[in-house]
Amino acid sequence: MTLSLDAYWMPYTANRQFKRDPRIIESAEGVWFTDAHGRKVLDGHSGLWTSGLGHARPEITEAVSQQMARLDFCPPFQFGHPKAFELATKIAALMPADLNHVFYTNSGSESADTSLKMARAYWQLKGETSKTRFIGRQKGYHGVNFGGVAVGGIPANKRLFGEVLETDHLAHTVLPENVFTRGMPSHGAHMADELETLVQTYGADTIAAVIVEPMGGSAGVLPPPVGYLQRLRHLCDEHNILLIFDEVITGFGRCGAMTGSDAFGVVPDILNVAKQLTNGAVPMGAVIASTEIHDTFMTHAGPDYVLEFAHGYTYSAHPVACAAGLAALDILVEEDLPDRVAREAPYFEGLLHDQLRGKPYVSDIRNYGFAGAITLEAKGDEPLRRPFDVAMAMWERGVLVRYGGDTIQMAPHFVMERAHMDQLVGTLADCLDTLQ
Ligand code: PXG
Ligand code: PLP
Repeated sequence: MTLSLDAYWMPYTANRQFKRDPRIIESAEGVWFTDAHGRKVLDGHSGLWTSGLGHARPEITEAVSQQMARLDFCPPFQFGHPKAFELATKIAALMPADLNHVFYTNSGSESADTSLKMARAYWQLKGETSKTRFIGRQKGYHGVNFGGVAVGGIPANKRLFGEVLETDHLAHTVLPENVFTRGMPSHGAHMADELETLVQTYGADTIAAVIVEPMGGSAGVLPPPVGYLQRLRHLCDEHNILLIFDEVITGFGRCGAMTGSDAFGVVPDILNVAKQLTNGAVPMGAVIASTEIHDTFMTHAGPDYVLEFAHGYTYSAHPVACAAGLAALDILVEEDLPDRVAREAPYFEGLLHDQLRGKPYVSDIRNYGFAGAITLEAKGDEPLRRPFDVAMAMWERGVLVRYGGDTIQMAPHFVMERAHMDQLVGTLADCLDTLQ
């Protein structure tokens, strides 16, 4: 049977190129994909930062099929099912400090927009009605819905869509003096002081929240400079501004700790997750709020039959997603995988820097935990060309990596063996040698 490719308008995909030269994946197991030609392809990106436990974990498959047969759907508005509460309790136990209240979404983009609405409503309920502005950061990625795009800082994702929120952006922290840094850069904590300038410009009484990824992901793995997040937290406290961490990539193990918050030692007021929550097996995200934020909603809503937060999705707390989440978090904890990431991260870091530095056109290498990226110099006026060429050459050689902007990104599965990391980075090194 030949596949008809026309009807499917693919997301974040160069559709014309793809349909000329399709890369169809038919099955997955462990760290491997199998493509339509029956070729084994090493998954060098944990799916899309989603599947750190490895693909097709039987525990998750089993939990999902049992749940599907028992309760395929439960209306999430005004009704609940046991697993939604069990999973929320489990998530809350894994979160830092008093981030104890879990609002379910179905994706990272929905988590972003939910967190922004939560922050605005919080200030409205507190009577601070002028606090509506959001501060994002250049190179930030908070998904593709209108709020997330507004606070996001990747120009290509914003250009055609207009502005719907009052926002401003902190500068990004990719500084020339930090190139080829292993792990967290030592320069750049002062970049957080820009918040002070923005406060002077707009007034703290107009700013609802700052939203950042503790470690930038989509823009090509941007670990925070030492001390940067601490300074941001301090300034937010000083000016009564909420701090939202978008942990859609860093949540649940990627940084060698349960959260980016744990890895970098800074606690936000609101923490967004998705992706790894179900190991990517079923769409699900969540926004986890502090007790103060949650309780503010609970105490300001009037009689107890009145909604506290007029927000939610048809598929919030979907029973099948909850079953997947419970199984996935059990594995993550039982196998102690955030710890394994922390233990093995130096090996991955060594490979990246030892094998890739000095290769043609490599202008930077960045890494933290099981996340690594290289930046490639533009080919003439085409900054996107070389990452595309490299990723295609790697696919030819049976290795999947993510390419985006002027970067190549790698995200080993938390369970990945060293031999597979050798293959991943070794293949990248070979492909860089063939670059024009
Ligand atoms: N916030 C962050 C920090 C993310 O990384 C989202 C929100 C949006 O999540 P959804 O589930 O709506 O896609 C993300 C998603 C890449 C890449 O190339 C990363 C993401 C998505 C697509 C590509 O690294 N992250
Ligand atoms: N559009 C219409 C017409 C709807 O009825 C609904 C939900 O009932 C939505 C959008 C929102 O869909 P979801 O809750 O899946 O985000």
